[in-house]
Amino acid sequence: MTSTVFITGATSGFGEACARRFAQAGWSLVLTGRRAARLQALKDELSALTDVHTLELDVRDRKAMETAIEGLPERYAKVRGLINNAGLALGADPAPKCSLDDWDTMVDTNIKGLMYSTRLLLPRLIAHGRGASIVNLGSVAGKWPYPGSHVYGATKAFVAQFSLNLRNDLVGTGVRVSNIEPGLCESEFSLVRFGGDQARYDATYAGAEPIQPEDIAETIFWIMNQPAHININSLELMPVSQTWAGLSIHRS
Ligand code: NDP
Ligand code: 8X3
Repeated sequence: MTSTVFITGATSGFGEACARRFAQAGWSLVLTGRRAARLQALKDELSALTDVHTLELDVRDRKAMETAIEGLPERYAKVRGLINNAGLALGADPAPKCSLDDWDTMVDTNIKGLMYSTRLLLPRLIAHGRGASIVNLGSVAGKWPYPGSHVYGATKAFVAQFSLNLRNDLVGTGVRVSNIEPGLCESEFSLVRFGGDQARYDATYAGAEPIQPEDIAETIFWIMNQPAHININSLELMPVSQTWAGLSIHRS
């Protein structure tokens, strides 16, 4: 029986690249996102390679998540891989200038959405057992502080700790849990973060040779295809151009 991977946020960036990578290897796909037209286009493209099931879903909507996952066709009853990828940053202003609505959106998406997909899919992953994997999209921002990261970075710190804690609770089931923590990667992430400002998007990546979504997809594919007795607990990756800025001192 072919393996099935469930990808949240498959309409762009890492999620879309993962869909292509796993389809090439013959995995069946369950793809989610809010943008129906993009989901349909990806389904049209990848159905030539494998079985594709799409779910037009907002991960923040717990009821919709429950209904969609409970209603998954029998064909997808056992899930071998869950890629908890849907997420976003909004803004990079200092905390006193931020909108609480943006903070709510980041918490609801990056924390609560990830909680929902994980909890709802755990029975299917456990039914698969040995060799099943959850890969969570954390970030360097969950580990290293930087100005303007505030709630975004804090949501990714949640992802890191939740991943470790899940490992404990899943011992004996064969289900593995990994947190990957990428640094600068080129995707629509920065367009979303900067409200569609193309100039800020361009400036973010200019001259930096950022990681590409296909690089992340390859990394996730590698993690999920490790021998069944190996768990990659966490994996931090940055472009070679990215390092740390050092501690700063404000002087009066
Ligand atoms: P993109 O903006 O390209 O993709 C984000 C995906 O998440 C889209 O498919 C989007 O789909 C989906 N999404 C966002 N909000 C929701 C929601 N409420 N419900 C359902 N889907 C949602 O960004 P990336 O691919 O770069 O980011 C993917 C993940 O990787 C995120 O969690 C991000 O925090 C993390 N990350 C990104 C890094 C980067 O530098 N790019 C570095 C480290 C981590 P749609 O809009 O159709 O719903
Ligand atoms: C995205 C990476 O450095 O923009 O999670 O926070 S960063």
